[in-house]
Amino acid sequence: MLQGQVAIVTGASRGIGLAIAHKLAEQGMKLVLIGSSSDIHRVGEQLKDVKTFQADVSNEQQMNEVVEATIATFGRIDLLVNNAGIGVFKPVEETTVEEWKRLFEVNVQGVFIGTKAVLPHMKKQRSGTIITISSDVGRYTIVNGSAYTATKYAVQGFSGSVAQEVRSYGIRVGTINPGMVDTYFANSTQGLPEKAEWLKAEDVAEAVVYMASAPKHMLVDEIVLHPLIQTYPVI
Ligand code: NJP
Repeated sequence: MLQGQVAIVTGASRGIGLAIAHKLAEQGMKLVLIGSSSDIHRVGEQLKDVKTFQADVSNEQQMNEVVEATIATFGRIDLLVNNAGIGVFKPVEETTVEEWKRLFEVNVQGVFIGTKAVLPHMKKQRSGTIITISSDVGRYTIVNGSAYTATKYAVQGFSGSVAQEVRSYGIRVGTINPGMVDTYFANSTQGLPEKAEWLKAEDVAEAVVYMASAPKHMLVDEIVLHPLIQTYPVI
């Protein structure tokens, strides 16, 4: 069903975004992959029907250029996966204003900019799916996660509101909210030892395929994935 369709995936150089890129390629999708460092170009060498762009999701001009290049190359956009995200996990008093601002720039403004850039094309097509990789802490809270949690609550509200705004155009908007996933992000920022119990990046990628290939009359607006064995407290 996704065969031949066109997807943009942000933050695809490693972790969840890389797994999503491989899973969508297996489905026969044409891919545009974005990362903020030149690492993204290495991914392009592993896959076919793929274009890679070094761009910062929080930069509107760069993202608009990627979207225009996608249309010029592939002629349409069927799926946007807003996956790029960063984390800062520390007590609120130790969190700097610079860290707070950068988290909101990447995790929230990046989702807004990407969504805004693809919508005119999806509206013209009268179809499309926009999926944001949010988090279980977009619904619950964790200790030492105040700034990160605030960004994920923000994208839940954003996505829910945009979903209502564009559903009459045949466009579906939703979030996938995973718990801990065994990636660089989790290792580098939290360092918890119980990795074996965590979700795998491929689990999130499977959820993306499910959401994007749901029947056209159906909106799957949220998928929550929990590790069966919960090794960290979520309230
Ligand atoms: O993260 P990581 P994950 N513009 O660090 C790129 C959410 N999540 O895969 O730019 C463009 O391995 C970066 O590449 P580079 C999480 O909040 C995770 O774990 O070259 N791209 C890399 O490709 C996030 O939204 C867990 O450094 C930018 C990618 O993004 C999503 O899942 C749990 C960028 C990050 O790869 C992916 O996380 C959860 C920018 N400004 C939610 N900044 C978890 N792992 O436990 C970074 O609930 N990138």
